[in-house]
Order: sequence, then C-alpha cells, then structure tokens
Amino acid sequence: MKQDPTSHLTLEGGLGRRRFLNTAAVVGLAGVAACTDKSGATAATAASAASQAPGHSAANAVHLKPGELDTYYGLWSGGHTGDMRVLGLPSGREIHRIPCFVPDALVGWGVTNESKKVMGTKPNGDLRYTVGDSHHTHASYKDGNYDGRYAWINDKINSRIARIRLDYFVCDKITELPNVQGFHGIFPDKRDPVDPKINYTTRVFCGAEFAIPLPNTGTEDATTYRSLFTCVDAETMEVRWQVMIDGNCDLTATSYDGKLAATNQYNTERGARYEDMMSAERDACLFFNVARIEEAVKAGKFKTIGNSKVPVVDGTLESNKDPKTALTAYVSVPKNPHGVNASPDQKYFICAGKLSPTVTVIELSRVLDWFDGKLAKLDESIVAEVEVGLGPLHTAFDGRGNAYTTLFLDSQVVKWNIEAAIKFQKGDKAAKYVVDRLDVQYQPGHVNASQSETIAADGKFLAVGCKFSKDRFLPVGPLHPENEQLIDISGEKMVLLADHPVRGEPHDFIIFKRELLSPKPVYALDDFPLAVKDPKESGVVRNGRKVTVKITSQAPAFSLREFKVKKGDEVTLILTNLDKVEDLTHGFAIPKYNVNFIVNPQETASVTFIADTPGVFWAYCTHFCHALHLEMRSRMIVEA
Ligand code: K7E
Ligand code: CUA
Ligand code: CA
Repeated sequence: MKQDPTSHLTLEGGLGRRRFLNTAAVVGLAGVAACTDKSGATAATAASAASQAPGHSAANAVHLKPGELDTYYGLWSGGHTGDMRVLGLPSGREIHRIPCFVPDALVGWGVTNESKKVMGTKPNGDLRYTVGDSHHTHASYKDGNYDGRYAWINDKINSRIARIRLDYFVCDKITELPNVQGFHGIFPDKRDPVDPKINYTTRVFCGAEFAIPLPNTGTEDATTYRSLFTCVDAETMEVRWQVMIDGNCDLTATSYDGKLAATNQYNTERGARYEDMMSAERDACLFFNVARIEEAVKAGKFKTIGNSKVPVVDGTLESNKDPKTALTAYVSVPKNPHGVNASPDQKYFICAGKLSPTVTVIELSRVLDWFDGKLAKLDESIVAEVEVGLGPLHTAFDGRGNAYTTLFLDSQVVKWNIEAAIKFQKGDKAAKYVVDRLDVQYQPGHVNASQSETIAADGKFLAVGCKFSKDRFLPVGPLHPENEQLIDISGEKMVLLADHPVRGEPHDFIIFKRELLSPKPVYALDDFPLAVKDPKESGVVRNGRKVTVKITSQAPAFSLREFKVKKGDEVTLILTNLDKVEDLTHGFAIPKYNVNFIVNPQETASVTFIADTPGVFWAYCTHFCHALHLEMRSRMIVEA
C-alpha cells in the first residue's frame, strides 16, 4: 500500500490550515524544545507493514452484514448540539441521539412538561436555556468496569451536568453547578475511598475551567477570580461539596481505589488573556484527597458562597502545604497541559502536554505517599516525562501497557509504552517507548479505546475524533463534518479501518462491550404518575380556565377522535401510549400550536399551552406507526 503522509497537505486549504495551526502553536511553544516531526517516512512504512501483517482481521469487522449487530456501544458527546450520540461499533453507525441540554424536535424534548422539568424552566414556563455544549461523557462503575446504570455529560456553556439512564437511554436529571463557569471535565468515582463495601460510583466530579469573581460582582481584577472543583451525588444529583483552588480545572480523572480525583490545570497563572495563561513554563495536575475533603465538610470546615448552600472547602496552595492535612496536591507538569487519564493497570495518571511535546506519567501510589508524609517532594510522583510529538491532548489505553495519545499539531496518534517511558526516564536511553505513529485525518482531539478507562481494557479498537475532515467526504459547503476514525489496535502497528463523518462536534466518548447494557424495549406504565391507563379514562376535565385533556393511543387511533376547549383556556394534554409492541411509537402534533412530541410504548407525556387561537386543528400522529398512520388523528376544536 502506498501512502503519502503529506497527501493531506496537497489541498490548498489543508496546507493553509496546517501552516496556520503550526504557526499559532509556535507562539505557545516558545521556549520549549520542539520535537522534530519524524513521523513522515516511518508512518508510511508502518502503515504499509501493518496492512500486510497477518492477524489483522478486524478490518473486515467494520463492514457488518445486513442485520448483523455491533459488538460495542459508543457514547459520544455531541458538543454544541448539546446532545449525546449513541454509536454502534465497529460499524460506526449512529443509532440514537439522546437530547439533554437543548430541545429536540424528534422526541419533543423541551416541548413536553416532563422534559421541560428536567431541563429547567423560567417562572413563565419557558426553558431557561436552549443552548448547550457537551464535551465529556463517562458512565457509572462497579468493580472497575461499567455497570450500565448511568452516564453523565457536561454542558460547558451553562455549567450543567446531565444524567442519562442507560436502561432507557434518556436524560432524567440535570443539575446546574453553583458559582462556576466553563464546567468542562467530568468523571465519576470508581468506588468509595473509605467504605470497601461501596465498590460502585456514588460521586461525580466536575472541573470548572473559567475562574470568576466569587461572589460574581463583575470586578475586572482577575487576580481575585477563583475556580471551584465540584462533587455531585450520583443518585440525588445534588451538589455535595466544592473545593476552592488556585488556577483552573480542565479535564478530570479518578483513581480506581476511589481515593483520588484529579484535574489538569493550564492556567495556574490565573491570567485573563491567553498570553497570560501561557506565561509560566509549568502548570499542574491537581489531586484531590476525597476522603479528607469529606471529613472536612463533616467537621464544618467550610464556607458558603452567595445564595448557594453548598459547602466550599479551601483547597488553595497556601492552605495545603502540610501533606498530613492537605486536601489537595499540586503536581507540576509542563506548560498548559490538556487531558488527564487513568491507566487501566490502576497505577498511573497521564497528563498530556499540549504546548509541550511531552506526556507526564504520575504514579498514584506516590501521590498517596505524599499525603501520608512518606514522599519528601511531590514532584517525585512524576515517574516519566517524555517527548511524544507536537500538541499532545488525550490518551487512551489498550490494557497491555500501551498508551495512545493524540497529537493535534502533528495530526497523528502516537502509541507509546508506559513502562518503557519510565525506564527511559530513569536513564535507559535504549528504552524505545514510542511503538508506533499513525497519521489521522486531521487534527485529532479526543481518542478512546474499547473499554479503555476500565480494568477490562481490551485493546481492540481505537476511535479518534478528528476536528477537521477537510477533503475526506463529499463537499457540502463551508461547514464540514468531523471525522471520527476507527483504528485497529490489536496488533503492534495501528491500522486505520474507517472514516465516519459526524455532525459537529463531538469531543469525548467511551466505547464498551454491548453485554454491559440491557436496555428495556418498552416503558412501564406505572412509572408515569399521569398515565391514562384505560381508554375509558379519556376525556376533557375542566377546572375553571384550566382544562385537562386525557388521551390514549393505540394504533391506528387516538382514544379521542375530537375534543373541545375554549379560547383562552390553559390546556394540559396528557397522552399515554397503550401499545405494548416494541418499536410502536406514536407522535402527537398540533398545528399552529408549536406542539409535537412522541410517546413510546407504555410511555406517558404531557404538554401545556394556552388555546389562544379559535378554530379546528387536526392533531395528528407524526411517527409512522401503522398502515393507517396518516388517518391517525384527533380534532381539537377551540371555541371562540
Ligand atoms: Cu480536549 Cu472539551 Cu475534552 Cu474537546 S476537550 S477535544
Ligand atoms: Cu400513530 Cu403514526
Ligand atoms: Ca499556563
């Protein structure tokens, strides 16, 4: 196979873009020894060798036969579409979108009263927010692997965390974090740090990227701005506590023993402009001692901010110098790091350098030793800091001791061996820690491998979220899709298997075995307090100007063929889908009233609106359900 590693540079646009990015990066890299791009020839020969190597059968697996099911689920954050995407892998087919932070016209998210309650409304009943920006998604754990209960996803714009129920693939709760902006990284704990019986997720940690005045008075003096690290209860979704820190948060990771949570920090300078944010040579990876923080909260050693009742403990550098009592530990890492990831052997956290061509390997037992007063200098928890390429961002693992880091500027994924990197650091200059490099198309952000962030990392597939697709798909005007690429990592060399265009713009994602989930095919009627359980209960109930309309659906008819209300009534329409058959979903749309939503089998949903326009309105089923789907209607008559 002939592969020209520079082929993506031949398009004028591509060249311009790469030049621009690299020029911009040079500013950031000032003073840092840039590692030379040795990728060119080696990447081409590597790919060529890999394509001929025996044992690479996974390539065939991408092309499923019709009717064949994928073997992995992928949960993808949707970026500023504010939703979560569900992909099947290895085919890369998008199966579902789960609306969270923004309205969705297919299911009526943001239209029904139930979804509006989850999303949050203003006093007048309108949605509080209609924009979102979801970057990071992670699922609940038990015994170090996903347990199929929940996934969580962040909204960076309005600092909201949403929970997805993985039995129904729906968002059931959204919490807005107090006193923070730019909520970015998210990670559930993997077990309790104290109680060994609690071997599953009970907390979710949230990093806030932007520091703000606390309370937010609007002062211009950025040196007073602060960022908080937040802990949310996994069950109640209430905010348990926050930690005031120096610097900012970016991404988040947790240890397998439940003892530590971490966030990488790129603005330890506490600058307000980007030049200020990259003035220091080193920033930090900040560790939180979860058990100590909870003890401090219990002991009342906290304050509250503004109207929020959430306990805020002091995690600033100045207050946490004594390791024996410290709540936090600031481990120095090179300039403006991005990404922190926990290795599946449970031993290390990897911080990628972003503006430094390095990755930093931090040994968790040493951080714990520091907290116990057994490690003299916190910096000694760094066991390797090695060059991997330009613009390292995120890291995934194969469970065989290798890490895969995206190189944004080099447009590559680099595979490197963690123990070899540690040997190299110790002085064994013969230790070849870089195992392979693969060109990706183009400029990758997130990367993740199948089961990567669990103890069951299986090293089969790697997906990489390329921020630019440029020439990889049919042109559709100025807005390009992202390119999610699938890579076979079962062998020594990485092999690119497939390109998948995705609508902008996913960031983080997780990939796990399909056996870990058992989604329910239909809802349970009794789970809905408003359910209209019998068609005979259908009808119009008037209470002054408030009118309740109860309807059921059973293909191909609604229980009410018509209903009457009066102009000016506040109408609450409750619809229960009594069909029990899997895949038999109905829709309910009312022309001119901005109403359209669906009810899945055995589901109940409701909408409330003012019947302000008199007339006849044919409410009809929008979701194809039956041969008589087009006939499935109900006539709303609004009397003048
Ligand atoms: Cu690197 Cu928001 Cu995870 Cu995007 S962040 S790439
Ligand atoms: Cu009911 Cu279409
Ligand atoms: Ca910095």
